[in-house]
Amino acid sequence: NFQVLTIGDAMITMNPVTTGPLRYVTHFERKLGGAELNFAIGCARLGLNAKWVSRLGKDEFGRVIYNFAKGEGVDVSEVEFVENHPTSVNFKEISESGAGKTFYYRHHSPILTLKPSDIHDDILSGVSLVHITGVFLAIDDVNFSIAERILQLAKSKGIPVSFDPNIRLKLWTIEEARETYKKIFPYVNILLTGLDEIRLITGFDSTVDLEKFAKNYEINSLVIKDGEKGSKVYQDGKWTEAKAFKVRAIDTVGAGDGFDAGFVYGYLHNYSLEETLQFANGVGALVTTVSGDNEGLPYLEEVNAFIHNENIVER
Ligand code: KDG
Repeated sequence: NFQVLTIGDAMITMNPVTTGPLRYVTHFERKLGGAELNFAIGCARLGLNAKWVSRLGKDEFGRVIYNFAKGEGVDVSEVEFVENHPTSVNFKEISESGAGKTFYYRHHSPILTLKPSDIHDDILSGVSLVHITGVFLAIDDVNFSIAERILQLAKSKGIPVSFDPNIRLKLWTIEEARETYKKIFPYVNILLTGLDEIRLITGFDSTVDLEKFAKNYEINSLVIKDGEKGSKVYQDGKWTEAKAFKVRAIDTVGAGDGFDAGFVYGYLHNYSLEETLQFANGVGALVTTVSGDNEGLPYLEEVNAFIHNENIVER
């Protein structure tokens, strides 16, 4: 079985029971999120072995996240509990369309205690792919050095790297993000990005410029997620596209992480590019149909049934 490794912060997510501006919401459901943890859960549900490197507060919320991740089959052997850094919290606002906004309380995040020296030499043993996202990089300056250490290890072992910029402008400025991404791109084999996001990062709008960008950084697969319009990938000098599935979205937060897990699954299993995009679109679509950042992530048989339009009979 393939093993993937990712690194990042997780937090308690207070999911609103009602839609509309956060200031009027009085009832929440206590859930949890974190882009990289969502990705790891997505991979685990599909049947991959997903190792998630993180730190959690030594508190009730830290235990909630640890137990949930473990229960989902995520490998938590590189997760530690730390003192004096309460587990982060995120309040979500959901609009009528299902679009979500985040309001973070994560200034003392436990992941701030992680150091480059925590990345030991054999952390990638048995790992087939490394997945990094911009959320981890945005949290603290030192996180670039931590990610770089992992990326250098991956490079020396010939392990492919996927990267999702996951821009969070509440955590850093676009200038800071661009500077850091520039140093990350040379390590990236698969870039998984939103269409608006890649425009914001590169300033490029035309496909020709995006092709140049991919060639310049030697990115093998430039994958562009465009929500309801579907996704496409530039690889081997050509674009391949796949339409989105139509669903009734009630909470879109986490869909991109689900897409990433689906794409990585297809990549590792040597699916064709069309199949990989279709599979990833299916995972992303299903995430949006359930409230919460990761509850809608499908199991392998569910996504297969969904994309082939088969009903799973349950009694
Ligand atoms: O991608 C989903 C994440 O945005 C969500 O789970 C919370 O990690 C989070 C973040 O920092 O926005």
